[in-house]
Amino acid sequence: MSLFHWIDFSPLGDERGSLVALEAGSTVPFPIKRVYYIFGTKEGVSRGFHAHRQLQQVAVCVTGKCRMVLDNGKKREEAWLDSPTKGVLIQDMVWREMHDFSPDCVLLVLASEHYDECDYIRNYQDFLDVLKK
Ligand code: T46
Repeated sequence: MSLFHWIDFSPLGDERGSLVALEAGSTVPFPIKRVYYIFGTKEGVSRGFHAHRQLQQVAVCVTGKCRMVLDNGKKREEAWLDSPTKGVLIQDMVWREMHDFSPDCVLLVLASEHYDECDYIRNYQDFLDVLKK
């Protein structure tokens, strides 16, 4: 099974343009406690390089694109986030990296928990060690 669990957001379009609504419990499969977005990423910069112990997130590029790498310790996959109507669900204990941000990229992330630095595993070997336990 792919590490990329895509969620399609149905755009509510009319002659004025498009609108996407994200609702906890339907489009987003968890109660949303936090929203953040990453923008203005400098050319050649990559981000992420960590896993979370207990956090679910849905990430969507609302404009622009970036290449996301997901790794569960057994396999590593990558995909482009390049559509405002397509989000990826990232579960616990998945290593993530984001590369090749376009200059206009705005990566919106909905998270199931408040920010907690203790939830991060920022060293890849530590990540593998926690998976083995
Ligand atoms: C993730 C990927 C997709 C906060 O204070 N509150 C927050 O809610 C967040 C997300 C970050 N921060 C602080 C922590 C750092 O000092 O903002 C700084 C940058 O965070 P970080 O280096 O973790 O950013 P990324 O882009 O590497 O990772 C972020 C999220 O942190 C992470 O959960 O899954 O985006």
